[in-house]
Amino acid sequence: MSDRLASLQQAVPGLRLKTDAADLEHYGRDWTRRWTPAPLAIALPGSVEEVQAVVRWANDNDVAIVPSGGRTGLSGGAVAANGELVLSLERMNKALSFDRIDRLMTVQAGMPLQAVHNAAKEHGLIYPVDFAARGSCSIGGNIATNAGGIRVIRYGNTREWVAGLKVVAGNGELLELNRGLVKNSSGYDLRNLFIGAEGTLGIVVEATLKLADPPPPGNVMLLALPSFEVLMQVFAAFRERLQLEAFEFFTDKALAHVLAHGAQKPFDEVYPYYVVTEYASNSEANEAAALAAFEYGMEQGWILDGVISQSDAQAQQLWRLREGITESIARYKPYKNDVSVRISQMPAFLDASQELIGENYPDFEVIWFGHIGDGNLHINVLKPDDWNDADFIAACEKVTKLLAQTLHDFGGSISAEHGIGLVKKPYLSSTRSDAEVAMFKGIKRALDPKGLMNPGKVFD
Ligand code: 2HG
Ligand code: ZN
Repeated sequence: MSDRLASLQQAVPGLRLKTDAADLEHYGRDWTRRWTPAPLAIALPGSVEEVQAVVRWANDNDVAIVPSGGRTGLSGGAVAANGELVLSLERMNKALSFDRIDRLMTVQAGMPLQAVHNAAKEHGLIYPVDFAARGSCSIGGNIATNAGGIRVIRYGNTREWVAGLKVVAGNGELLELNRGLVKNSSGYDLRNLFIGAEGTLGIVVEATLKLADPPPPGNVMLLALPSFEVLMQVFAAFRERLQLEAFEFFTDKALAHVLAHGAQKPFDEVYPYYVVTEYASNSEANEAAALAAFEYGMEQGWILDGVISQSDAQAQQLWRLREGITESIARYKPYKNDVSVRISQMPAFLDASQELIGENYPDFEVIWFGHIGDGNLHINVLKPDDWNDADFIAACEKVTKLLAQTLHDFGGSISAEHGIGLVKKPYLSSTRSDAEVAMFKGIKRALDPKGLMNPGKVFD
């Protein structure tokens, strides 16, 4: 064991450490596969006290820390490629308390999102933030990126559901932020600073989450559309008539990959665009409204075909067509864009971005999908097998520069929900002004004076 690690072990007796090559690789990276993991070691604290002691030791010894949850991130936020100590919250994965009157549940940061869902269900309630990585991602990571997902249209992002946070700031101070209060007009809301900070200010160790009533029983509808242009019209027609829980789109190319991955074909014919939408269907009036929306779309020529789930199993099958996309294209090492504009700007932005992508990516397969009802597009560019990684990324980066300019013109964001991490850092200025970034740095200096918390992520 190196002197450094011996000193850590001495400072935090009983701290679990991993140093095997396989562990360094496993914990040193996230779902991006661009960087070679090279952490110093993996620390797996079992308590808040241990986290605090590790952060204090890091300050005394000038060791950088990469906080680590489920490492399902797509922006390199959890990558440790420069001898950092990875601090995994994996062992701190339990629900701690629930209060029925407050409707709040306090959990440790390493709890997987799926386990949070299950725990909420045991109390007859839901934690409504949801997305495909639910089984592997952790609530602490969700908070660090202000994760969105497939139900933002109805429930908002992670930020809306965090009523309190316990964090160990970069200077080793333990902060208890907002403590579950509904109303708290007593100065800066530091809780919200840590949400979306990607671990650059400190480490979230516990979260007090708001829970909600389960939604009324829902139906899932899959729609086939003729063109991108009608997408937002269909969205407006459905939103006007129904209480939407989700409204997601994908293209025929995306569907082809999911089908090749084992999903069931929804229609005999192939259509250019698809929407999966979920809506409350707990009354005849709701059902009639859904059919009316569908028929209206058909009459307008915006909808070519459709299917409504007749069972939970079928609803899941339809959802798989959308939720399975990321996994089905993973083998092509896609270059990922995760961009957003105001919903009202979406039609014009779709035109502009389609033109830009069409002109600049003539040789690559481009997969469009995403949370269209939130103004959030995922544009995945697939690497042809005969391209090497570096050339492919360089070619894609050129287009991202143009896309970032378009986003800037539209007042949009280069990262809607995946975070900036390492991947989007060069483009932060398309979304944030110089003055804002200067303030980011000032805030970091206040909370992490030695710059040890996830250094190099989000900004330099
Ligand atoms: C989703 O919406 C995730 O499924 C992943 O945000 C998106 O793989 C992607 O680009
Ligand atoms: Zn997404």
